[in-house]
Amino acid sequence: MRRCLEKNLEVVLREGKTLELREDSKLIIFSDIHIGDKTEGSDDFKGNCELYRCALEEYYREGFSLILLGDCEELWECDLSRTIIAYSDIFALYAKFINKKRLFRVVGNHDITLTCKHYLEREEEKLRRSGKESLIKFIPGITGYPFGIKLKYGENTIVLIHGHQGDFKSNQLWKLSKPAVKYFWKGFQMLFKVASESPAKKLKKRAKYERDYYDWARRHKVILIAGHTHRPAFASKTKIDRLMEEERRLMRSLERERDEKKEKKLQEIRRKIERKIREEGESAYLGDLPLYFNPGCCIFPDSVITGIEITGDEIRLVGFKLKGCKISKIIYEKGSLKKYFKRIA
Ligand SMILES: [Mn+2]
Repeated sequence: MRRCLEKNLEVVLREGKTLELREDSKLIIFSDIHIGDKTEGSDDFKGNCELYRCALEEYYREGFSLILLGDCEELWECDLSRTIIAYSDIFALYAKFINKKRLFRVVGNHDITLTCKHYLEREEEKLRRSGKESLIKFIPGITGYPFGIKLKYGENTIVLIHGHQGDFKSNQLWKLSKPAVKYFWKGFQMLFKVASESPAKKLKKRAKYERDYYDWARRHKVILIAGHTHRPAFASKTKIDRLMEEERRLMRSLERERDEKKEKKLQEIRRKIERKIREEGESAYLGDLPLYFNPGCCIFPDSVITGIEITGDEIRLVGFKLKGCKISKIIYEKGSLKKYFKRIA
């Protein structure tokens, strides 16, 4: 397992900000929002900004607390001040959550510069010059240990982390300025003949990350919620795992008796599996324990954003989708935290 990830997770367990999860708690966790500055080519968030804004408005009205699990802004490509100006409506909503002390955030690799005091001061100055209010209003206290949050649920613990730790590019190069990262990384790649990661290699790396999260959570008997991979996971299962479970169920049933309807359904499931594997690679097949959850991301190209809701004992994987010009909420999965903790004890 990546040493750096392990070390970071230990620190979250020891020093991470602790939130109490009670029966009346309502949380929504979004990760990897990658808000840019609306510049073509460096803002993958642009197409989903309406969905995200509407989702936030609804959660605000319903009294939810908002947890942003890292890579909230795309600061490798854009400046924070320009990002805040470009999406002032989103940041105004953040300010409302902050006012009610209902916003918490964890730092990821793409917004890690927020831990740098000089960077914040510089961006603050730029915002002031353009007549905007103080940054603090939009960026809640990134003080103490910003890399993770601990949710206490009775005797049990849920650890929330972005999950990039141990990735060389993410961990070592962020201290350089934004253009320097681009040029240094390009030069480094040429000098040491590091190939740009092929899609296949990226997918392999993702599977390894997911396995690391699962193994660590199992050893510590905690539930781990991480982002970074952009692949939603619920109770250690991705969409592919769930489709394959359904495929096996249908096959067993068809062995017992023939059924044309089920036959058709099976074909449909198999097509879906193929398509999903083409899109996001093989499943990591983590195991049956409900240890690892991932809210996914807010930059899917097909106008969907995903997140994880927790209300009291219930945890849900949810999505918001644009249907025509109406936004609909989908609950993909749900389960009881008490039951999950019983299984992993
Ligand atoms: Mn990330």
